[in-house]
Amino acid sequence: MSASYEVRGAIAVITLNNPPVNGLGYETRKAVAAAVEKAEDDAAVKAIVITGAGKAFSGGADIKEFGSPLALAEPNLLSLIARVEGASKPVVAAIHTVCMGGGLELSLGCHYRVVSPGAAIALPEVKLGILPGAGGTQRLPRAIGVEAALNMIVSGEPVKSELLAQIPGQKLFDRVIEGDLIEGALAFANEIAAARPLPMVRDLKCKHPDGDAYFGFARNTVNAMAKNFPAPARCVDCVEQATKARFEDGLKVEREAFAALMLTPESKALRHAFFAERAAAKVPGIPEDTATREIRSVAIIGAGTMGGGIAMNFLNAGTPVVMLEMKQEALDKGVGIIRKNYEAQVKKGKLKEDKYAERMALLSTTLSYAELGGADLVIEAVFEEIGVKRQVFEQLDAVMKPGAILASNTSTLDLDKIAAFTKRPQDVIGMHFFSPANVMRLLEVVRGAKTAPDVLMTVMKLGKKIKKTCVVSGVCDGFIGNRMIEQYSRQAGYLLDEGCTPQQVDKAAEKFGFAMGPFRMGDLAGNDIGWAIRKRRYVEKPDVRYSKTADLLCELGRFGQKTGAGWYDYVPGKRDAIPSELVNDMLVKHRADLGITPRKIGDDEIVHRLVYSLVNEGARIVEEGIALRASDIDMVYLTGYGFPLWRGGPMNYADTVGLWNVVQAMKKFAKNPADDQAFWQPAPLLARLAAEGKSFS
Ligand code: T1G
Repeated sequence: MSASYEVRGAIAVITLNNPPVNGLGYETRKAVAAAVEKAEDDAAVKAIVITGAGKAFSGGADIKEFGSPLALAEPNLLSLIARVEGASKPVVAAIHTVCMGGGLELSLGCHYRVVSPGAAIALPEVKLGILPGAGGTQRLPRAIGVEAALNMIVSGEPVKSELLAQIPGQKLFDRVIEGDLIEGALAFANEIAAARPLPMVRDLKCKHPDGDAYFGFARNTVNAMAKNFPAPARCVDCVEQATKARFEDGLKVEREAFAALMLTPESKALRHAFFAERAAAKVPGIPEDTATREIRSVAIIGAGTMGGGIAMNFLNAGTPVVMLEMKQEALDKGVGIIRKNYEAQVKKGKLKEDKYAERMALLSTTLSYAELGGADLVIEAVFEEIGVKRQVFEQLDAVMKPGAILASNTSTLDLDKIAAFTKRPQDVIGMHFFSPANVMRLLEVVRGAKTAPDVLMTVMKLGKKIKKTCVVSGVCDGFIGNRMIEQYSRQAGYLLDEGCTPQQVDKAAEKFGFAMGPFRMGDLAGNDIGWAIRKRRYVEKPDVRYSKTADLLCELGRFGQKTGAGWYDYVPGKRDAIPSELVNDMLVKHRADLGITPRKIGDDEIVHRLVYSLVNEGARIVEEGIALRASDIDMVYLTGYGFPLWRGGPMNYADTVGLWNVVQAMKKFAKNPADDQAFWQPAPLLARLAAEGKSFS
């Protein structure tokens, strides 16, 4: 049952009931259509109210139906809306909490709309790479005006109901109901039951005083801001039609645009990312309603760049933080960094002064472990060396209250070893933030062999509270993201050995859509970080071959922007990466020393070796159980490594290319003696899926 029906006095009340967000799936659409007919056939019914059960009026069309025949099964959303709009009795939408996408379009097909204050009203389809496909681009401009409607449709962002109700001349909401919504809607319905003709949004005028100039400007703006996403420009086209064409003609343009966008790889990628983000929060074997520990205060060990950034996440969420360092000047420096970050936000108008003060008031510092005992969670963010971690965790084990969660921000060390430094390994977990920790959305939640389920779920829930995308990782060297970036970096090095310049590799990667190519990224993060890790690897894994180019660069002290030179040269005070003659000469000499004749390497080979190295390592990580699912790998890369959103992540991209084609390319790479031929053996999971004509998702 996905819509209930009851008659209250002379009013029929139809309640959408398709948890969790009353998605307008086929069963729900059918039930609503039947209920409207029932109300029309009942002479005692004078008007109809449609509302939603639970936490939403409606979150829109049922995205889970996309791509299946159900999405178009009649009554499809357009037909249902036409049925409601054509009803012989007045239909009143009673809107609360969330009214989005097709849910808002359904309400626009009603004759009247009453709404609770605080409801989130949106047409977020553009965030899925599509556009409102059930009349939203034609009715919303008629209801709230062209510019307000276009802003909502192109941004996809929710607007609070009371703000929309204040738009002069708006016809979206007939009444804002402060008290009980249903009671208010029933009273309203009784008031208008006899009113005729029944008002229809589609009959409202829709004009823009300076349409050509406005839509021209709007088109240029979206084309500049969303150059890899086709949907926003089509939104502009459809809203323009609302001001120029007859309603039915505008609807036709919208329908065609919607159908075309639905098939684009960009929309498939965005829909994949939508579900991937939600899937990442689920841990098989641990019930979603597992009781979690309350985190009222957080302690952070280490006030460096990471410690300070981590602290800000909690201060932003209103959670008190105590930060510990070994020396006062380190504490003062750390607090200074936090202040500087907030002051920059205040200066840009992104943070109000009073909020800044509020957050700083939540921060305290100490030089003594003894003062940390009361914290519910402690996060260690000290130097990445196992001996230092040991000292810290032995002290934490001694002072933290029973039940406190002990987390390490380690990015490469063995979390199980760290847990073994304590007598409470079940309370130890990894919280791997990505620098800058107060900005990057990714949080790798590293589950140790002994980490208790409730500890894991507590951190997953806490991560959502501090607006992170949490991805569970098992324990291995580099967890998920850094283990994969290791292969990506090795490929980048080999490409230099074989004849590429750093700028050629970066340009190809950035043309593919990476926020930054591997060498610009190295210069930004600091080439010495990779250098330290490789030195450790040379000892631990002597059989893993790396290009020597990165070491040669570091031996010249060229660590990147922080030393004013790296793979690129830099003008002091500027960040522009300038191709370096010195580095080029270094590479020429290096190839000669290796006896390699440089060859011309095309962008396709560069991109495929970089991206498929992520895919192959990602497949291994999934089949080893380090990652719970392939879409988690995508979430890591989309939120932590600048992978282009419109490609949906490395695993989704491989699905788009076709796994069989990916394996064919890898077979070619495996024949290249200058490459790591063993690495290009397809991971068993990848080989199997490719052979069976399947995909990761
Ligand atoms: N369809 C199906 N499932 C949905 C859904 C939807 N529209 N929205 C959410 N879910 C699922 C979600 O996958 C998760 O499932 C659960 O609900 C809770 O979601 C013609 C075609 C509504 C603001 O884009 O923005 O209408 O993981 O964790 O934080 O023009 O969900 O529990 O199995 O996000 O409270 C347009 C998308 C559709 C809205 C609630 N609508 N959803 O946020 O919960 S296209 C959207 C959201 C359309 C028409 C077109 C949010 C939310 P699970 P959640 P939340």
